[in-house]
Amino acid sequence: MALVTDRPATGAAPAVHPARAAISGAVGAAVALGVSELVAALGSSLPRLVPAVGDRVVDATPGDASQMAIDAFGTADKPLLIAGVVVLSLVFGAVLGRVTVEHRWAGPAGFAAFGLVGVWAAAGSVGASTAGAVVVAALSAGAGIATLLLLLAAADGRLAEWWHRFLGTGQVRRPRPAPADRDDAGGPPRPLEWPTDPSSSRRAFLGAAGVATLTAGAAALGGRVLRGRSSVEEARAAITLPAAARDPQPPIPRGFDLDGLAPLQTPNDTFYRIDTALTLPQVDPAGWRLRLDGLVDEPVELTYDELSSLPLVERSVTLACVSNEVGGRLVGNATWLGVPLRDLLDRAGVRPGAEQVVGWSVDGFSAGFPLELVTADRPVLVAIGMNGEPLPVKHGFPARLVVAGLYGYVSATKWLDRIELTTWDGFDGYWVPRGWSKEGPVKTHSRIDVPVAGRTLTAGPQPVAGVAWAPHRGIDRVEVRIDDGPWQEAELSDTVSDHTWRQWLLRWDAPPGEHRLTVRATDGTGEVQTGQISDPPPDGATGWHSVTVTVA
Ligand SMILES: Nc1nc2c(c(=O)[nH]1)N[C@H]1C(S)=C(S)[C@@H](COP(=O)(O)O)O[C@H]1N2
Ligand SMILES: [Mo]
Repeated sequence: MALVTDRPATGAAPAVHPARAAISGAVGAAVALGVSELVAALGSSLPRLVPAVGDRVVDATPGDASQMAIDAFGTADKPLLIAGVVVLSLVFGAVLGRVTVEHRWAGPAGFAAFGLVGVWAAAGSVGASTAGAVVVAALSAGAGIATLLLLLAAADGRLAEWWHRFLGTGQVRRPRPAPADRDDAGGPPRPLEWPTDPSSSRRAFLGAAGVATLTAGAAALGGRVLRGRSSVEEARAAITLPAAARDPQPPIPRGFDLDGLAPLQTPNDTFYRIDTALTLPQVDPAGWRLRLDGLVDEPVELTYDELSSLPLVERSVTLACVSNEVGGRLVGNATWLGVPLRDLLDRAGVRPGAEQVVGWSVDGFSAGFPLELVTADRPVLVAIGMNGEPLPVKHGFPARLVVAGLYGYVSATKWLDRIELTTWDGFDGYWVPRGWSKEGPVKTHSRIDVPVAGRTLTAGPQPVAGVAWAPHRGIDRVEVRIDDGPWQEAELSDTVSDHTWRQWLLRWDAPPGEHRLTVRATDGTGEVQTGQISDPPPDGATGWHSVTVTVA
């Protein structure tokens, strides 16, 4: 690597090769990010800056762009967004490194600005104080500045010089002007060059940069390890849920047991997760309160213990995401344990004029649905349990709303801490101004799980099976069509209620060739699922799911 720059040689500070300057800045940024992760793991009011910046990006993203991200990346959108924030930070650091060579103040100023962005993003995040955000940002920016300046010093030889001076040892290598030809007076400035052994200075720089990079990685990893032992997980593990006290629901039937077919009850660890949170809100039940206010006679405030000692019911309800594509997997069925919202409303007293229930999350998310849906004939629960366990943190611990028959975006607020009664026009939930419909009843859907599209099957008897859901209306019939043949009625699994999905099964005598299998369901009102194809926005996809298979 030739250490030449186009700076004039005489009297100037030793030059730094642009690549080294850029590396110094990028590594400085990496150390800043790593330190921010480590520091954030040390206290509950210390926010993580990178996800906080990502959260701001999510909030500022128009609804259709969010939808595009979900379409394109599915649930990998979160790691990708985090990666984007990291890459941008490194690029910013690299540019900063280059500028700092010319203007010494640029590095400190740039990292300070970098820190301020973190403070701005994180100050509003769950459980974080502004002071906490400042502490994390200041330590991170400080680490970034120190790293940058140290690496620049390593790059231009000053670090070695200080080191030798410290040790009191000899000769220091510095770049000096290249030997001049006799007759070049008045020519262009001569390039700098290293008088001796440039490879040893390169080793010194690369060594320092390598150590700093390792430090950044170790800090980030350390933060991750510390966070893993989250106190909220411990609090959750210590909870013993009370049993449901009334209106028991029959046990979930076994259903068809077929490889690849979704079970009637979706296990918690495979239940889909959709939310705007880049870092899971960690809500300690000890300090948590649920408030019910707005158009009520008397606001109610409950602790976790008070809520869970109210009479609980258990209901199996299928939850679906409005972003789910035809045939998609953003849907699941769980048994939710919770307090009927009706009971809480009775306690608070609903004032005339109340038309909308808005569930607020600790992270600022909100979802609203018509108050008139809160009747005895559909489960509307403040849920604390999911499939026999306290709600998992990613599904809303300590409490969430579940409303049978509504898409999650208008109903199923996780990390719930406030329920507000208001007028219908008085408020629009999080997704409404982002282009999604204000009302979100779940559409009738059916999905083929078996066989998987593109498979090659052997001719003869083959099961065709899947699930169908129209929560609250129920599923009355599922039909399958092979190629352009007649609709054939499938067998349905037992069910516990109209709020849950059903499995369906058709025994098919598969003839050789390529075949297209299509499914449609009929809901409990007798309405047949529409074959009209539409995309998820603004109120849920429609169309029939089909798969093509080869029978050999
Ligand atoms: N706090 C909060 N709650 C939320 C959301 C969110 O972004 N934040 N997303 C909603 C959406 S769009 C859906 S589909 C469901 C998904 O619930 P799950 O992740 O438990 O499957 O949660 C709902 N509740
Ligand atoms: Mo959703």
